[in-house]
Amino acid sequence: MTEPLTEKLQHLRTEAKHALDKAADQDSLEPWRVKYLGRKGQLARLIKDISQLDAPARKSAGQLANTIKQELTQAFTARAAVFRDHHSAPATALSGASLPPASSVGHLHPITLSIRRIQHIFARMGFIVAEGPLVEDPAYNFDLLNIPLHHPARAETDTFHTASGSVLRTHTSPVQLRAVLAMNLTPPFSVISPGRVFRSESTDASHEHTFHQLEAFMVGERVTVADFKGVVKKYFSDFFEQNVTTRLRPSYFPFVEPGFEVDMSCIICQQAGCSVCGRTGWLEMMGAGMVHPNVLKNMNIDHTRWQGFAFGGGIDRLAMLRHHIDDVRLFMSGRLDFLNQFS
Ligand code: FA5
Repeated sequence: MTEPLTEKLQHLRTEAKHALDKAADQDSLEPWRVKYLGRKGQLARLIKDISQLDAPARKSAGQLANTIKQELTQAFTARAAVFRDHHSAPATALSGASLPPASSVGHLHPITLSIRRIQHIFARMGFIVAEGPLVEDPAYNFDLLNIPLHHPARAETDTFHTASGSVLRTHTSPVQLRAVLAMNLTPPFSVISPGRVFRSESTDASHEHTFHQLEAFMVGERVTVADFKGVVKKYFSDFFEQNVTTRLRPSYFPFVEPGFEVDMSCIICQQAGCSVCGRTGWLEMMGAGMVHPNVLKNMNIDHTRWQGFAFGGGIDRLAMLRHHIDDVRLFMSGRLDFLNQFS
């Protein structure tokens, strides 16, 4: 009972926010309020069902419903303020009543929307954005990142090679070096790099050959794992518009030391256990660690003075969670029935 109800609440949250984003004018706000927040609205109906749950489930579902109510109320107030503050010219003044109606207008891809959202979050924390080439020199993709020749990531099965000896980058980590060496950055600095990456592997609902990662790295004299934890918590909490907790597990990546995997508390079930998190209450989100001294040396940075963290995580995975998408392959499918839901 808990799982369907918390999932229904999450769906309601996503749907209501989406509908509010699409509200074209002041007049469409009141019907939205009645539909979602009204006394007989959708949220009120779900809240009624909470009383039928057993005590522990009732508590977590109740907390979730309260959070959603607050979020939707705040979002509604903010949207109303936008319409109040920006009185746009009446559309008829510009449109010309005799013109035929516009057919369909294009819109941004859900991954582009997610990348913009991420860039805003990190810009507020003082990060700059760097870009790197998609067709990469193996030196940047592997060698300078301390990835030795025998590492599995260099195997033919994972990497697309070009006839001229380049590779399609398998991750966004090469931008760490590109940013420092090509942009002549000197520490302290904080950089993100969102972008497309490619892996020659078989695809399924959670694996694509072409997907998107976010790389972030911060170098300074006193940057520690505590800074990393703070940045990541802020990133996920802002992205999903709810408070999340994170945990680190030891892991190995040749370009960091120590390295870890980062898990986030499941935002679908609020850690009650559901199919998305495999009933563990946690979701695996990214690889991370403290930048390896060899990588700092390759950046011509004095590793005895400067240190920092780096992380790389899938953007598609984030967008899937935010929009309740169950197959990563939909993003690259070009299917309009899927894409038009984000217009
Ligand atoms: C890396 O790519 C490391 N460069 C991350 C890193 C950066 C570690 C900086 C330490 C410091 P990994 O191979 O685990 O790590 O991929 C990172 C994320 O990309 C995964 O957590 C997952 O979200 C996403 N991902 C990996 N493979 C795929 C795939 N085939 N399809 C969709 N997403 C994928």
